[in-house]
Amino acid sequence: MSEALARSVLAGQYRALAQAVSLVEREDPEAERLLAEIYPATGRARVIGITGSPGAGKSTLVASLAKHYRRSDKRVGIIAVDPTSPFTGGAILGDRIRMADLYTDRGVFIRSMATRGFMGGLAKATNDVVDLLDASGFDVVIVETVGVGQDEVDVIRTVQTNIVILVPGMGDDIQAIKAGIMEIGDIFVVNKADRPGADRTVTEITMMMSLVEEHGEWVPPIVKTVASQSQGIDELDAAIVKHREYLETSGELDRRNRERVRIRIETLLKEKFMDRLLAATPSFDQILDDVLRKRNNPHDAAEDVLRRVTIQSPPR
Ligand SMILES: Nc1nc2c(ncn2[C@@H]2O[C@H](COP(=O)(O)OP(=O)(O)OP(=O)(O)O)[C@@H](O)[C@H]2O)c(=O)[nH]1
Ligand SMILES: [Mg+2]
Repeated sequence: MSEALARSVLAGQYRALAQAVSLVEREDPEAERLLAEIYPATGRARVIGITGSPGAGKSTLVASLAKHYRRSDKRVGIIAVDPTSPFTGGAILGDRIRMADLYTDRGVFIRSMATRGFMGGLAKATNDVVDLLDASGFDVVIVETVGVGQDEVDVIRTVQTNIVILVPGMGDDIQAIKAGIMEIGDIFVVNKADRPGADRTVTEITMMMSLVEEHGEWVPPIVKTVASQSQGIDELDAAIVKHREYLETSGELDRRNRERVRIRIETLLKEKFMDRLLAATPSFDQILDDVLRKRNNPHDAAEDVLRRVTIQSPPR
């Protein structure tokens, strides 16, 4: 069953892809086999992250960027990790209309992911969907996140080029933005540049950037956009292309890909290890009672569990 589906995904069939993504989202046992089968065909897509506060214009920018890529016939996958995203229906009518042609375009695949409810974690599910899109021949995969919470930061850490969006008139917010977000920005976008204060925001970002740690040889460019009017998109694309060149020539791409694989395997190991450990410890409630009653303590209890069980893989 999964072999046939894998073949259809690899052949770039849209419906098969949608079905495969649903399997991953449902955390269906079939999904793991499927992902294993398509994995050798991954590694071609450019994976771009777009992060910014609610309402900064992420979805609008993603739509403009997607349309830009479609003009050169690139296939574009969009994953919106955001419950309030227009992709899930929180949009005002204007946005819906602007995005309508993307929904009917078979060269565009749009999926939103809830920020909660994945047993194996949001980052794992997102990466699995990125793999499916990649293997299915999508040239670009754009991942939209608000960038709050560890789950989302984990997602951001696995993209190749991360775009951080800010808007004018949020000076205090910029100060409040975690330094972590400043550090992971490969490209900064000042969206809503039709509003007053865009240049001031550019200056503020430049100042903030000088405060954070070394960025290496790459100095993140700052691009002004009016996403709702598709202004600045060519400049943004040029910045993305330049960053890609930097990634490839500096060896940073290999380093990031390796880091992504490391994060993915470690996440899976933690999940599987805990599952098997708990399954092999039927007396876990007893262990909890002992610690609660001070007959044992958490540290020794954990050591006891580890000492008592041998972890064996289930038959495949
Ligand atoms: N004036 C102006 N409005 C914009 C611009 N870009 C987007 N907007 C508007 O800003 C609002 C929010 O845009 P979205 O694209 O939904 O923002 P978002 O960051 O995806 O929002 P969430 O997904 O809810 O976090 C919408 O009403 C857009 O039409 C812009 O460049 N200028
Ligand atoms: Mg959105």
